[in-house]
Amino acid sequence: MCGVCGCGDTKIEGHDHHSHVRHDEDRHEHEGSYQELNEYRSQHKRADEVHHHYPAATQVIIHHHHYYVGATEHQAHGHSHADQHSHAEAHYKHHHAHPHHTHEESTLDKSDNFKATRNEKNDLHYGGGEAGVHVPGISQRRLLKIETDILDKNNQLAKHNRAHFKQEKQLVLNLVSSPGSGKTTLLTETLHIIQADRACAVIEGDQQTSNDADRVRATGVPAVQVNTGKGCHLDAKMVHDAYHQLQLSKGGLLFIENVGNLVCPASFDLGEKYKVAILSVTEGEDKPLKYPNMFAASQLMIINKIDLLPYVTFDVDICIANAKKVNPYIKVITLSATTGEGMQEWLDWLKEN
Ligand SMILES: Nc1nc2c(ncn2[C@@H]2O[C@H](COP(=O)(O)OP(=O)(O)OP(=O)(O)O)[C@@H](O)[C@H]2O)c(=O)[nH]1
Ligand SMILES: [Zn+2]
Ligand SMILES: [Zn+2]
Ligand SMILES: [Zn+2]
Repeated sequence: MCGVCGCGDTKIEGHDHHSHVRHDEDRHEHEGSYQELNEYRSQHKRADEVHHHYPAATQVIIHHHHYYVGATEHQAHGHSHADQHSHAEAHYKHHHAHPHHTHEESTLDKSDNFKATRNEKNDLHYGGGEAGVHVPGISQRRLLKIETDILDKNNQLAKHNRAHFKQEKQLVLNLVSSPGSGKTTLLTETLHIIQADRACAVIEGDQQTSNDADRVRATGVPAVQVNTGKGCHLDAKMVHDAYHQLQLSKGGLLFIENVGNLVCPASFDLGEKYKVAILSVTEGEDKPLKYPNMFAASQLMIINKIDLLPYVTFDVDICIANAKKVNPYIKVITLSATTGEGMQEWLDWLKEN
């Protein structure tokens, strides 16, 4: 079940009591890093603080996540929440400015009688509540708490992953997209070219099958398949387990291919340096506007399958403009994984990073 989208049919309350961090604690083998995680946990840091080292573009998504928390707190204190504020600073200070404030006691929680908002065309919008998501029978406040808890635990583990990656000098990229945009094809084509120069490895995320890991292993590059079952995204714990299984040499390049899903992977920090969003020209140039969180969280957008441009209605410039609307910092590379057109720019980008 995904705490962000509420999808899946596992009991949502059950998931809330299920701690990935504890599982990790039981089995963890790395003294130093474990201690770091423990110290970190004891400081009781919040999810929003974990993200401060991220480039500005990524903060947009956390801003989205925190916006609703912030909005509630701010409304309770009778002032509005500026949209373009300096995020790290503002929330940190805010946190300390109202140390005794408890969310539970707020009398402003109207979420139990949550109703979709309607526009002039009578369209229904279910994202207007505090949680930005609707799950029948669960209040907005409860949803918000669940999402915050899940992301908080995930973010602690992402931080732990990041410590591993830093120590072992791994460049880690999280490839995100809808199903079939060409992630695995781009990966295998890339690996064929660069594996001679640089140690590479891949963590493959899919709900079922080892198809993608098999495709990667066929190039000679080590890969671990992570099947998520009903899960709609990889989380930091899965990546941690797969990472240790891979036993990479220092200074390598680790690609994580996330589950094909333009929604949920946006919210889960895996400890990667960058998210790379892959969009193919058959999907439509409006995708960055329809699924803004994903493009806001990504530092690079690859527009793939440009060999098909003569056959589809897709305006590359409009697509880029749409992506920049949700993320002015996003870099864009257009290419075809199958013909190789534009691949050099991607390879150069990899080298620079
Ligand atoms: N024409 C064209 N087809 C491509 C290109 N890249 C990938 N494809 C095709 O698109 C289909 C899906 O490619 P995959 O690489 O499996 O896509 P994916 O994103 O890994 O898919 P999931 O793992 O299921 O999310 C395959 O039939 C590929 O051959 C491209 O640049 N041009
Ligand atoms: Zn989901
Ligand atoms: Zn570890
Ligand atoms: Zn794939």
